[in-house]
Amino acid sequence: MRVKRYVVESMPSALQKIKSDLGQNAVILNTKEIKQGGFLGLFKQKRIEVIAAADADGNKKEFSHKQSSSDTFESTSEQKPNTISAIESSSDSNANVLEEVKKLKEFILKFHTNEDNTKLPVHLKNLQLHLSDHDFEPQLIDKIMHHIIEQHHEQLGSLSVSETNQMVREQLLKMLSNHNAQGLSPKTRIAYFVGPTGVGKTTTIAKLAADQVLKYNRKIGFITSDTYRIAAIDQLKTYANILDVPLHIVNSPKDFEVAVEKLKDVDLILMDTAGRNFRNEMNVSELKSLLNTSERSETYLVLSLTTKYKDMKTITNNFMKFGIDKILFTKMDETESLGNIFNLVDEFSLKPSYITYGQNVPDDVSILNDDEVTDRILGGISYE
Ligand SMILES: Nc1nc2c(ncn2[C@@H]2O[C@H](COP(=O)(O)OP(=O)(O)OP(=O)(O)O)[C@@H](O)[C@H]2O)c(=O)[nH]1
Ligand SMILES: [Mg+2]
Repeated sequence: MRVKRYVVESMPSALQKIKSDLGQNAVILNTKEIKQGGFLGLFKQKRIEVIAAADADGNKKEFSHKQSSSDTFESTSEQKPNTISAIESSSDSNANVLEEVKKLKEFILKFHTNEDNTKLPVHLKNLQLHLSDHDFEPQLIDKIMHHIIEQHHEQLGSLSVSETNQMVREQLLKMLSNHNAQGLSPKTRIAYFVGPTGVGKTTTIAKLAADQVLKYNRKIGFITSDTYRIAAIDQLKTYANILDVPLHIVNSPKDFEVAVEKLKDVDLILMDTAGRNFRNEMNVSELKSLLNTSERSETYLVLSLTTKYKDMKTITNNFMKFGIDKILFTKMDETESLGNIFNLVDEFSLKPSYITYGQNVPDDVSILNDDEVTDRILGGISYE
């Protein structure tokens, strides 16, 4: 029998290596999380140790959990071996393994952050707490600290508050600049606005319509599929009257095609949709079946910054399956904590575009400004 130990970053890469080394019928005997490397005992990298075995001839090794002294294994009917082929053939069990590893990883990260917290230079420790106050996810804080320590470990102990602050600032700006989206593209013909109830979709559409008319002189048309709320159509109709923009109400993909045809002379169609509980995946797929994303279109997922990250994440995950181009954040004026912008950008690599910060139409909207958002987060730090 051949037994080998692997230290890898993720289970999928382990499975590949084991398969090529030990063959399709190799058995995974044990997996555990370990830490490696790091600096002064801080921020060690998390890895997975996998022990795998196969017969010398590459055959599957039958076993039970009772290992005999002669290093042979007995098979039992209840305990099926974790062969590579078994793991690979079951996407469900793969997903479960990955989910378990992810949970374990999160637990270790939390523990790890608390443990190392006492060893960080005091300014960095304060910034860590500051980011946590802004609802940055613990894993993301750890990642930011990790980058800073990796890049600046030689000077860290002697840095002032403002210098340390500057380093965190650079990390935050870098995250946003990697994923920056602009607003509505001049080439776009239809922009769809989707998202949970009451986040500000209709109000934002009115703000953007005014912006497009006044700044770019574009001819705008509105379509709405929101027939759930009694007052929803009146709300958009009011804005349509004020801005002198045509409005069409649709109930089906067929209606939608007719409306688009009727609006063939406008430069840009802004489509409002009904807010639903999009934590429910069914509601997302139902909505997406109404949208025709084959035209030159953009889909904006509208999320309020007052929403908890856990819920934002579920909603975003559901929408990701059906396609979103950009994120639009609303209600910045109603919260002090902007960490969710970064949590979402980091986890989903999505592009934030507009941000809204009040109820005034058309004023309270602009393209998300990286410096402003970062200043808002780090501005509250005192330079004693
Ligand atoms: N404070 C604040 N309120 C906002 C902002 N944007 C929208 N609102 C308010 O949020 C409320 C809901 O706005 P709507 O535009 O109707 O939201 P919606 O997403 O279209 O709602 P549904 O169609 O019911 O799903 C209204 O009172 C808006 O004035 C914002 O940026 N800040
Ligand atoms: Mg609405």
